[in-house]
Amino acid sequence: MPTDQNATPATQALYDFLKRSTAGPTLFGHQDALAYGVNWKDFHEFRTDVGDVCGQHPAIFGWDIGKIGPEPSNLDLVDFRHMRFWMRQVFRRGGINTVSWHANNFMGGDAWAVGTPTVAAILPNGSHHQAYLDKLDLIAGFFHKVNTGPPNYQPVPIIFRPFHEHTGNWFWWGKPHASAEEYIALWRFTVRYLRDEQQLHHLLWCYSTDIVDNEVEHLEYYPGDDYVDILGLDDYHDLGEKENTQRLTARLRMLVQIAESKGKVAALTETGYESVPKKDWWTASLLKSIISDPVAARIAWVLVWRNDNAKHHYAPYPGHPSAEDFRRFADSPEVLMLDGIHGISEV
Ligand code: BMA
Repeated sequence: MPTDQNATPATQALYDFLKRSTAGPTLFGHQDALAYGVNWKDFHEFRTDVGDVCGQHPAIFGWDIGKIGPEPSNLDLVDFRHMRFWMRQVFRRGGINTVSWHANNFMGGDAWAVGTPTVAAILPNGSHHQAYLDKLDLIAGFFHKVNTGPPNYQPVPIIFRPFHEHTGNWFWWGKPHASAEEYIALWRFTVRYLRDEQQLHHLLWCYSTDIVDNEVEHLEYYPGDDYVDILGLDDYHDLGEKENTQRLTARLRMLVQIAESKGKVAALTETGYESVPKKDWWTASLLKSIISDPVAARIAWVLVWRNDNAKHHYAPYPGHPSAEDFRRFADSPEVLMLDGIHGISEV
């Protein structure tokens, strides 16, 4: 069961599916997959770069609500109304949505504006608490509208992954800028507020660190078993220029062991090699890291980051040097793409 005792049936079904899928193939995910690709951005109902490459869409669709507020679009210029539309399409086709939040700094600047005691300031009794509540209200309004549409308007389950990579120093909520006590208080407050005050019962909560070396480090800022459904790892270190697949395998193995000891799900919530300059990266680096250990292979999904342009992209597009290898990857029995998912949206 998810941590939310009142999780909607579809949310329970999603969690159940993720748990069962640990024993099977790994779901492939891509950030902003439907919003744009390397050579296109005009509105399409359902187009993805990897779909153009192999005829199959990702199973997991990553979104980001960074800069949610007065502007119509997020930090990467994805229109929020389109985002909602696509999340609905994803669900209807049996896919899974996960949302991260590159939150602006409540004391000024963007997510990367560091050096302020912002986590403390947005907690209850902090100087910027009201601004935080206002933002959560806005997010709740957005999430409430993520639904199946007519006739039933059932909420579409969302894997919510806020305050990610906190073990690094690049976001204002990162470890050097907030104590474990503050981070945990913020996380718990956010869960309670969205769940109990705003009555959002279609969220699964995903906690993801950047690379860590051991269980103690992974759990140093862990909000607790009652506040987390999925344990994640963001790792760009082990599959880039200084590739070390064995190290990633070891990290995944550790993550799965921690998650399973708590009865939870593990996922490789972000990874990638910018512009994928290695032709056989998908099978020889990524897939190899996941499947060369039976415990590591129990992660539920892997997600690569967005396809912004020819220099900044993490998935192939037609004509890309790694396209052929991606087809092998997507066809592998160890990988699940959208068409392979059954049983989430029929609830
Ligand atoms: C980073 C880059 C940025 C982007 C940010 C949030 O990795 O892709 O261009 O704004 O993620 O999506």
